[in-house]
Amino acid sequence: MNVMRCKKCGEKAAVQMKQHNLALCRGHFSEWFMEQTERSIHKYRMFKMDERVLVAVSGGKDSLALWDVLAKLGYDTVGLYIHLGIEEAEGYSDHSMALAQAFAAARRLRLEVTHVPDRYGESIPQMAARTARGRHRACSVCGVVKRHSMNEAALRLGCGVLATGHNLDDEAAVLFNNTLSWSVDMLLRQSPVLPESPGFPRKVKPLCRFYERETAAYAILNGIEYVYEECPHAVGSTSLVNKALLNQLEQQSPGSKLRFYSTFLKAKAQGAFVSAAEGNPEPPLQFCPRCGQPTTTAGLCLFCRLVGGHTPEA
Ligand code: Q46
Ligand code: ZN
Ligand code: ZN
Repeated sequence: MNVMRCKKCGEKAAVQMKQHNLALCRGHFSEWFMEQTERSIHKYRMFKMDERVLVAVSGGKDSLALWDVLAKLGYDTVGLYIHLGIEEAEGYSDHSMALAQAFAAARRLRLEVTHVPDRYGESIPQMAARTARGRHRACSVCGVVKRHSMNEAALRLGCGVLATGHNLDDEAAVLFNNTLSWSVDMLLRQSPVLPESPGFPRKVKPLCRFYERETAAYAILNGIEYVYEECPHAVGSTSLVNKALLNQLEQQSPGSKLRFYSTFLKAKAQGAFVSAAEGNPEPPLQFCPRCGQPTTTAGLCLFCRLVGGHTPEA
């Protein structure tokens, strides 16, 4: 059997990327991964060296790989772990927090923790049981709480930029979902970089062009210990179903996911969805009278309605 060789040095290859027709050894793969991340940061004008970046870390491979790369590239970063109070799967939140803390301690990086049950008096599953309906009710309240917590931490810690570890598989699955319903609003908002607006940091996804298997390879090759399991509430989610479908497509035709996503970004840059959005302008932003964060609804924002009297930000 032919041994795959690194395209740069001829050593045994550790990772093969069919979509780029490229195979690389351990060292050259990590080098390539860092260069490509830097390239995306520049290409999409995500942030500069003098900006402080809040990196949202979940304890998973993507967000820890992202933090590792940004720190090695010399960016000024602070990590944020949001403890959701998920006790299923043998203490999922405690376990993933411990991994994020160990990662930060080993690299002497600053990690902030927002502990949702301590701070707001309820875990995500408890909030969901009290308020939400539907199959993935934990996820619907989780989205609201995470968004609020990330904005709040960015403001408090003086970070104008919020970076998340979304990879190409995540972005392609969201794009697929938005395309199935031709949701123009969502398609317009889906981007590697969302500009800042009053009360909101700029939101960036520097790993958006990497396949999930590449971020996993980076994490493993760089000795990053991460939580392998998905959040127990993700089971059966639309996103996982879409990912499985796109994986089938990718197997038949390597590079499909990257083509799907990058041609979408190109079409959008050429104004593909602009006229559709013109007749349907976004509602003006207002500010929540309790927490001060921007909201599109009059009165309390979604988050403040959800946590009710528990918020210490009142
Ligand atoms: S963490 Fe939260 Fe996800 Fe868990 S409860 Fe759902 S949304 S699945 S990314
Ligand atoms: Zn090599
Ligand atoms: Zn509010």
